[in-house]
Amino acid sequence: MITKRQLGKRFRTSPSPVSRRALHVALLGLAPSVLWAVPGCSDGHHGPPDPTVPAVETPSLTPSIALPDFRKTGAGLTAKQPVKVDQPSQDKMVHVYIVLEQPSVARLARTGPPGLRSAADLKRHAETLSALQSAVIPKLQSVGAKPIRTFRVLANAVRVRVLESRLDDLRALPGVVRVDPVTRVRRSNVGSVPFLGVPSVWEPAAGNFHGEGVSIGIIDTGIDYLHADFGGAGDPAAFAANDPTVIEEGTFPTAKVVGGYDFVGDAYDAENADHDVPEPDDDPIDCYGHGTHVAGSAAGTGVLLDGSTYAGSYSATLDMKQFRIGPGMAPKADLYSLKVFGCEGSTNELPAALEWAADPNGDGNFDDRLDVVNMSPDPERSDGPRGQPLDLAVRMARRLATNKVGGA
Ligand SMILES: [Ca+2]
Ligand SMILES: [Ca+2]
Ligand SMILES: [Ca+2]
Repeated sequence: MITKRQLGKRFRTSPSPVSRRALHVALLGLAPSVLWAVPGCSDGHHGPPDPTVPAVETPSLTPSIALPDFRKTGAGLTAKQPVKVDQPSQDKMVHVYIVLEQPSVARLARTGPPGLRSAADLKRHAETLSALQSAVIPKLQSVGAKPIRTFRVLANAVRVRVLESRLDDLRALPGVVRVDPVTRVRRSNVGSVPFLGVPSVWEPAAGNFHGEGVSIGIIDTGIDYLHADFGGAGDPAAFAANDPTVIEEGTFPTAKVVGGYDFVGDAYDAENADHDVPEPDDDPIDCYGHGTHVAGSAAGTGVLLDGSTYAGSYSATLDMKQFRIGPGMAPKADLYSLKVFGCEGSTNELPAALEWAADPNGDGNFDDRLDVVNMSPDPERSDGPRGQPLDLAVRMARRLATNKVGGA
């Protein structure tokens, strides 16, 4: 894992806000139409299964969705099945956010008294929230709730797994503001589209920008950092031999995929009651393929026809015929693999990845935040209730991405 010190150094050398903004517009403003237009990453991809399917409906955030395994069925998306949090009809397990009193760190940074927004103040507030959450957690457990994850940066909340019949007991606990349903997120199943052009940001008129010094978080199924598109050897045997639960010495992080985390583990599936509790590990290698495609589209270096990594350079006159996999839009950017999906199904862990992207070292100071975050699927299409932690996390993350949130 990249260290705090390395992160600080990395971000101190980040490009100007103008450059970041240009890339932000290029990557997020055009998503998903451009970001999903992957430069043929499926060709020669040695790692996870290749979701070679026709492009279908862009995915959305919905309260609860049954995800078809399109690799087997090629099916489209199924109907939405809202989570019934407020009207328990049977005693089943549900995942909910316990929203607590006290503002999140990001909210304090934005709306707190001007005299309480210094870096030291925010760090102290983060520690205060941790202490308060530690005090609340035994009370949650006393009514049978199993804590899954805590949030303090973008929201002050604890996510728990609990019997639906105990929700009123949770609401009645001191310090609990409300109980919100968890918005389950379905993985995208948009297929790849060959990319044959040169990104407009490479043009001299757009600043001849290739992503130098920019950090891009890919919130998805992970990234196959052994792939030649990210400077790896592209050896299928190496991928097969790689244990996805641990980081073998010298394998990760790489010069291109410089950090990340697996928030869930490969067996995780938010829709499978036997596997809906995350088992995080340090190795965010892809086990499915989608995140690798997205990362390649965003910042892959390009793979030449002989299978080797393209070493550069990138210009508006680049001959694309020399590539098996064309370069991404920002081929010199750094990638972070924020793995929120297992190998199957859907996830509840998008907010956890957003928290990480907003404050990678978790100290309450946003100076080390990633410059750009690409989420799959598009949160614009969320139909979850506004005001819940996920929505809040997305909004806060966007403000961070556009440098609107302080913290320093
Ligand atoms: Ca490994
Ligand atoms: Ca893993
Ligand atoms: Ca930080």
